[in-house]
Amino acid sequence: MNKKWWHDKVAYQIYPKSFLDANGDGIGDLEGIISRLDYLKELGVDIIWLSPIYKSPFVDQGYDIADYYAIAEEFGTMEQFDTLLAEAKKRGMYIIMDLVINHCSDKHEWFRKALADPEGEYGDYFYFRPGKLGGPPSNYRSYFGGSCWEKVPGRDLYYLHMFAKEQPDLNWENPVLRRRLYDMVNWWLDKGLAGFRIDAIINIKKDLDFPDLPPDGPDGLAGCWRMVEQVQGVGTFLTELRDSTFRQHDAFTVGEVFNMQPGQLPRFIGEDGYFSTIFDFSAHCLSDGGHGWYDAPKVEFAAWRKAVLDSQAEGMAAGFKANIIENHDEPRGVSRFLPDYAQTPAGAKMLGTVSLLLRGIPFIYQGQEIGMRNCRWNDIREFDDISTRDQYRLALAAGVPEAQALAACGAMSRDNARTPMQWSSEKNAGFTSGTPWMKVNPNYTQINVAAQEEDPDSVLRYYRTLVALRKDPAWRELFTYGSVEPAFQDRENVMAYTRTLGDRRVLVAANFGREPVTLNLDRPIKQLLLSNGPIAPTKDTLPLASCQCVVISY
Ligand code: TEU
Ligand code: CA
Repeated sequence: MNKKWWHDKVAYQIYPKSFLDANGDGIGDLEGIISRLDYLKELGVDIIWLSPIYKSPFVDQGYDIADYYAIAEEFGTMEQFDTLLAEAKKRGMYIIMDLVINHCSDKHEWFRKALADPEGEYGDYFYFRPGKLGGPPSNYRSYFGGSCWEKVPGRDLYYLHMFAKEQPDLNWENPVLRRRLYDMVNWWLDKGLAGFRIDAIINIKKDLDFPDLPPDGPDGLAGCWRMVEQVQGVGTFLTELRDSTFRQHDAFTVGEVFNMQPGQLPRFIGEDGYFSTIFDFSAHCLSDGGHGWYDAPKVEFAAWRKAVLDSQAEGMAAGFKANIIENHDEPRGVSRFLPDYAQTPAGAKMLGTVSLLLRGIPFIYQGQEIGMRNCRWNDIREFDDISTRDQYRLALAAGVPEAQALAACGAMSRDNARTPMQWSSEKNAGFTSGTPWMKVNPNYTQINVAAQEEDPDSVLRYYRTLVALRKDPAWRELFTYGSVEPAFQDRENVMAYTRTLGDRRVLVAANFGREPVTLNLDRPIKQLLLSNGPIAPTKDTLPLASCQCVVISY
């Protein structure tokens, strides 16, 4: 395998709106990010992914872009962005941005021109189709609920949107549009950007016949992702995108890919893949409900362990996956993947350890490094997220009682990850001196950066040690390129695996159970590399208390 510059890196996702507000308007901004680069450096972060900072009406929090060449005023200016690039570079860190090119905003100039003249030049940048039998062209349901087709006022004509109606899908069949997107990507890369996280990219290929599909819900619609799962040809677009842009810059790219067709992984992340890597969502998909969040199953430990380890085996055979516990679309990992008794600092460290030492590129989501949890939500009006509001309606329409619908949203809402970063125990968690745009999690008085800086046993201090271990010159190669083998799978509550490179081997083991366990080793321990609590191993036995994790070489 050819080594690439990103293989041994650790990444961190910033959700700018909720990271740090420097000017007191209640909204996180670029100045705030710049002021915390040293904090990220100290954590051991190499690559910073910024969720969208482009000009946007924020219907979907910036994933609806109105101008690909402009910074949102809320976040700052292009000069500030250039400063961020330069300051990151000074510290040996890389910046990647979100690339949202399946759709844009309905406020984008292209769409405004298209809507004014659907038969004109810009009409071909989008998918306009005549209605069918007095209704929309097909029965597709968008990711945020309701039809994928929005009617053009006064005409029997519709445009396609797989997300909100304010996010019209771009017509990738049009070579002029594709060229304009590639030019834009290269413009950012020429500026010194290290690469991109690529949004919802699997959706760019449509079945141009837009056939009706068997309904999968009481609304008579079929999820538009079913079309994605059937259609052929996305690879042609992705190859062209790569060759016209990323490849020329040796850029790091991480694809957000759900609904991949079976057997395609090597094409996505292999030596000659479309992307450097793609996120591993296999554990997150375990809580996909049959109909929505209201019937989302709880994640069981055994299924979680299997999903993670199976995915590692699959990744190893193809390339590198990007490992996450949470992101801006997901609830907090501590609240989701840990049983009640483990939702503690020890549990947060344990979950972090088994995730960050997997093979692949680890992405830490802001606040994960201090063990942030889901928020307590008392009223549906506290949520901002478009998807949460849709899921609430969906639950009520299915006859779920209000309290239960609220609880389902509370457990699964994307806003759990979007509450402001908890910097200190001061007002608004030190996020803003003004009024925060989104509710602050009331637990900030207990869980915050400032307190954890002072506490040698804190989750934050542990994360620093954990990242440092991964990057320690003595172990870096092993944690980057070493193979992964599941271990102790016969032990009910133990998540364990070995990493092996040449004649060196490391065991990562964690006891997710409520009771202590003792693991018998088939060879003597050489060195204790890390643990989240006092541990007394013998030559070949490893006792683990509840929620204890350990990393040894042996
Ligand atoms: O997400 C794509 C996606 O498929 C998920 O959004 C999923 O449908 C959603 O989280 C359900 O609640 C990406 C971005 O990560 C997300 O924030 C955007 O809303 C979406 O694309 C549209 O750009
Ligand atoms: Ca601000």
